[in-house]
Amino acid sequence: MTSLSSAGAPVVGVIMGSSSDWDVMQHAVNMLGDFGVPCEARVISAHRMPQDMAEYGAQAAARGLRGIIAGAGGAAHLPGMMAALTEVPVFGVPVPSKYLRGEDSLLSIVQMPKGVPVATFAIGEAGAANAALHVIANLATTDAVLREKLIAFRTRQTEAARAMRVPL
Ligand code: RP5
Repeated sequence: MTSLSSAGAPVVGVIMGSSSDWDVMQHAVNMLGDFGVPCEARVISAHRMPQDMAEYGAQAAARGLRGIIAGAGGAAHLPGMMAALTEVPVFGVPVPSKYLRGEDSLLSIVQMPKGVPVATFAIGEAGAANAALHVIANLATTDAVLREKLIAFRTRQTEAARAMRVPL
């Protein structure tokens, strides 16, 4: 087993373009918390705080981050720019937008040029939770305790689905 971090330092960064993204992005933070993965959550706007974004990307690897979950809505440039700024894997979450329901966010995040990947997830809460689960699955390849937790999570999920009934 590999220790996730020393002294609880964050291993995963959860960043978002606005505090208005928190309703969605909290599902990533909550999932990481459920698995005991140390994380941090910050607002870093690509358009309103470009210098902060560049600094975060430049320091990410040295700070020990092993994954960055980035959520944004509309012209959602934060995940792609973060992928351009660091070699730490970036997981993109399209946040539902006011006018185009997040389809704009999804296309902004997923259509990256060859060579600068962003692993892109579903629009909204499911995407945020699944981004966290994907980071966890990656960390679990070198962490036996985390792997056991992930297997237990999947088993509980399967049992819950098997217990589902329809009102007939
Ligand atoms: C994006 O613009 C943010 O990620 C957010 O989803 C969207 C709207 O931001 P606010 O106007 O609510 O701050 O940059």
